[in-house]
Amino acid sequence: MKLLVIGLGQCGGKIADEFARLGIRAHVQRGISIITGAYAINTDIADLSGLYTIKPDYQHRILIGAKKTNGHGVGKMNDVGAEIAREDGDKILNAIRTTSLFPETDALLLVAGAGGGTGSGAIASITQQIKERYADKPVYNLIILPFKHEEEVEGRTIYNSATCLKSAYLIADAVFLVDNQRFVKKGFSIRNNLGAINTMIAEPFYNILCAGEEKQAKYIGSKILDAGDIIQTLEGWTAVGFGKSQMSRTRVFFEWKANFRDKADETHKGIQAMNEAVGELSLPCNPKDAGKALYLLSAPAKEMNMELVKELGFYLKGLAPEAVIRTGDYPREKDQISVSLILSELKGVNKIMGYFTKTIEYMAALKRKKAGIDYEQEQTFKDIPVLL
Ligand SMILES: Nc1nc2c(ncn2[C@@H]2O[C@H](COP(=O)(O)OP(=O)(O)OP(=O)(O)O)[C@@H](O)[C@H]2O)c(=O)[nH]1
Ligand SMILES: [Mg+2]
Repeated sequence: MKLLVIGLGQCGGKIADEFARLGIRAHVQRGISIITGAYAINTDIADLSGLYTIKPDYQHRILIGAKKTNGHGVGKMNDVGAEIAREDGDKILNAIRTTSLFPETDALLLVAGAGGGTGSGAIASITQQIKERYADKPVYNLIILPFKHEEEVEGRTIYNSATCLKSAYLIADAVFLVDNQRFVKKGFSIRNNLGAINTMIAEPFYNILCAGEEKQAKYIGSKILDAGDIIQTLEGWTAVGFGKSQMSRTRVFFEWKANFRDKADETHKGIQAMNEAVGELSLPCNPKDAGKALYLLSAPAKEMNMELVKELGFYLKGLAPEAVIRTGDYPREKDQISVSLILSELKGVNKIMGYFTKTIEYMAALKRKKAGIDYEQEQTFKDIPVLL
């Protein structure tokens, strides 16, 4: 599958930069093309220059809202981010229109952090403008949910997240969710490691995008996972995961020794990789709530057999009984069995409902504060003269 990736705001830009890197990796390692273009959009000129891989010209690193912000960002006000996107969306549409590889793009992926101002505010509006212009291409969103400490310190973070998520859900063909807090549990010290987190966010997409683009017969699976399967799977709230299981060294070097014990070992390793993929999902969720699912099994060609693919299918069906499951195999890995997993059409996502509930409370508190009602009971407040 070939993606055109657009990052909005600082978080979105840095993750789009990671996708650009995945694109180069696919070219160098596998001789195939998975990213047709990568763009970063921001109201902050400094953030645009801090990227590595996205082409450093004004057609790929696009400054919007310069008249409003002087190139200094919108300071977490996502309604301002949305307004700027509505006004300056044309700049982005024109840039992607002139991309030579646009016609062969299967889908677009727009990326943003939910808790900030620019990306959070712009993502839904830009999605809408692209969908209006290019009705035939699916447009997906990849939205990064804030760290817990950000939610605790700044009420606006939750308001931004709720409004961004609702808007994205209404317009995008599917919304991938990544919870930043997931990575904290893995022992990352947050601030210094955003780069490592971003690499981990993009990684589960690598094999999924590559599998259908292989040209050499030896790397083509017996059931190819192509863009059609992915597009059919993606709908509504979506989580991704990746798990791998290393194969023993002797197994790699003495493949000819395969016997029935090795077969059991393979299945065990496959299940282990699947369990890791479920455990590492980008958003804490219950697979039972998924309406659709997709998994891609990658392993050395000699280890790949339909039995293993089938076993994993039964296993996933047990975890996600409601889901329509699509699958594929990809004989690419050298010394590991890996599973890339997508759970889509997730229902009743607690984390999202939490943002919505807290935002209603936040707005009510804001209204009371504006009206001075918080103080109304206090005699002292009433007695102070007003200069208005
Ligand atoms: N995973 C990840 N999250 C990030 C990164 N940078 C920022 N975030 C998260 O994204 C949210 C803030 O969004 P930013 O992208 O910084 O904000 P912005 O869209 O540039 O908007 P303004 O700066 O307010 O104009 C916070 O929840 C951050 O934790 C990053 O590189 N990786
Ligand atoms: Mg910013």
